[in-house]
Amino acid sequence: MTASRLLFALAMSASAAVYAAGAADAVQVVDPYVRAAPPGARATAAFMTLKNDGAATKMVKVESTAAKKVEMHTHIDQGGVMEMRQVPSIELKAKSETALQPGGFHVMMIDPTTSLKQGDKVKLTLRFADGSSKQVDAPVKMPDAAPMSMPMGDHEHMHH
Ligand SMILES: [Cu+2]
Repeated sequence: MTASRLLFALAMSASAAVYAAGAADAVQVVDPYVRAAPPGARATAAFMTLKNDGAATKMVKVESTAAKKVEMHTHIDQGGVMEMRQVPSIELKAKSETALQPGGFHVMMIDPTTSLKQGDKVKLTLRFADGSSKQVDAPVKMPDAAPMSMPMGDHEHMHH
């Protein structure tokens, strides 16, 4: 009786562990953001840090309705010129952090379907090699966000 109860408990915790082992549960998305894009901009990019507390995996796809096409890119040094290249996946090593940042890996959002201004939120779906996926709300940020207040000292244009 006691032994079968113990086995049952073990079986339960084992199956719970299988669920918890999905990449989507093991990968934490830290500080995601999308670079603001003025109306008519042809592309923008999303950045984030992927903290993988589990086994090695890959991010194989990113989806968003905020752009017609969403690709994963990296930058490569092409004879001194940094060029962007599409990559089929981004490797997330076990117990490690992978940064998607300007000049490196990024999520390219081509033909934004809407203007993306500071304060907006963009939903991104990250898909992993094991078939699990994760939804992220990425705020839109200005690159090198300037202080919001403008100098009010210029009265020159008050005359006509
Ligand atoms: Cu790119």
